[in-house]
Parts: sequence; structure tokens; C-alpha cells
Amino acid sequence: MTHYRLYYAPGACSLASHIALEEIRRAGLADYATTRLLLPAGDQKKPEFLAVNPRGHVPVLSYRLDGKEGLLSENLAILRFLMRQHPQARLLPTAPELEARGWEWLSWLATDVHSYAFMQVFYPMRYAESLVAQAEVEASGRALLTRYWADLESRLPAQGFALGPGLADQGGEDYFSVVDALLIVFYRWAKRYGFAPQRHYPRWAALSERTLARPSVQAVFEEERINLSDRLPPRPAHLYQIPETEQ
Ligand SMILES: N[C@@H](CCC(=O)N[C@@H](CS)C(=O)NCC(=O)O)C(=O)O
Repeated sequence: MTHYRLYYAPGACSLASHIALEEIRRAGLADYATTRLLLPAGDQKKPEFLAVNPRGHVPVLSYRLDGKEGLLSENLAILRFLMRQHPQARLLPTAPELEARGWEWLSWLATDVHSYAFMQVFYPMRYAESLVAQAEVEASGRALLTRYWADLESRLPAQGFALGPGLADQGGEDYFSVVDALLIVFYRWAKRYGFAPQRHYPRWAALSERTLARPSVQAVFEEERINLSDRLPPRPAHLYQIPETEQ
């Protein structure tokens, strides 16, 4: 049986790949182990991890294929690889239009939402030196995210998972996909960073509850030791101070 290793950080974007692997394991298709990195401790920049991924990012998947060891970085590449290796895990519908809809979600979340907007909120110090400029960078990221959340909410179905209930090619059953696995990452981040999605975005909130009820997701949250209510540690004074009531 195929055996993987996932390098992840608790609650990071690697959570989506972790959930995909857990779905695969639960379907009896492959097994995996994990290596945990703590981003606040700088584990991603330590030589032992840079030897695995010189870009200093999680996730990384190590795998064995045709007798050879391989390493793959980039969340979407990992998800795609797992989909191809384990079609029986049904990580994304295969009907062309729905599959494309899935990729529309995945690429928007990984690029606009994560790399463009959230990075300004996570790391304003990577964009500007002065504290004032850093606060402006963060405000820019937060304004983008507020727009994006409204867009996201307007595209979600009222029921079922993100790609909708009653999919014609799946016998009408609800379809949990890697889109939902990635959406729960952003829902948790949105909560931690004070966007209060549980109050402002009812479809996203309901979807996240459904996702969290899934056994694979519960198992991965447990292993990563995270939940939807854990708070962000105190932030530097020049950055947005998240009101207790907004988390
Ligand atoms: N383009 C990469 C981005 C990965 C990424 O930004 N990972 C974050 C965690 S969500 C990370 O490892 N950050 C560490 C850092 O930037 O120092 C992907 O999609 O996999």
C-alpha cells in the first residue's frame, strides 16, 4: 500500500492536504505519517526542513512511486497528485464542468485569498519597513478579504457542501470535496483574524459546521491540536487588534 509523509503546520494551508490524506486512509487506499512544524518557532526556515523544501513552506508530501522516493510541494499540486493517485477517494467530482468549478474555487482560494490578501495580513513586515506602512499593508489585506468573503458567501449553496448537493454524476448524493477541505482552512483563519464569519456569512458558517462534523476532519483537527475557537496570540501593537467579540 502506498505510504506518504506530510510535512504540515497546525492550522496552516497544509490542513487541506492533511484532510485529503485522511480521506484516502479512511477509504483504505493508502497510509501516511506526518511531520509537524511550528511556524512561530521558525521550523520552516531550519536547515533540516529547507533540505526538504528550499522554499521554506508547508505543505510538502513525500511519496514513493515506481520504486522511487519523491518530494512534492505546493498545496494544489499535492491535492492534484492525490486525486490522480486515488480516484476512488473521490476528492473532486470528475464531470468536466463540476471539476472545473472545483478548480475555480481552489485556484481562487490559493492565489487571491491566500497569497494575495492573507499574506498582507499575516506578514505585513515582508512588504514594508516602517510600522505605519506595515499597518497600511495589513489594512489593505483586510479590505480585500472583506470583499472576498462577501463574494465567497454569494457563491456557496444554501445546503450541502461547496460543490452543491444532488450532483448528477454522483447519484444525487452530497459531495464532500477538497474545496470544502480548503474552505475550512480559511474559515478558521477568518475567525482568528476577527472577521467573525460565524455572524456575517451564514452559508459559510453552516458549511464549516458540516465539514467539521466529518470524521476525517475531526481526526485531523485532533491530530493537529486545533479547533475553530482557538485564539490568535497577542499581536504587535501597530497591527490590527482583534476584538475579543469578533473571534
Ligand atoms: N504557494 C504555497 C504557499 C504555502 C504557504 O504559504 N505556506 C505557509 C503556511 S499556510 C507557510 O509555510 N508559511 C511559512 C512562511 O511563509 O514562513 C502553496 O500553495 O503551497
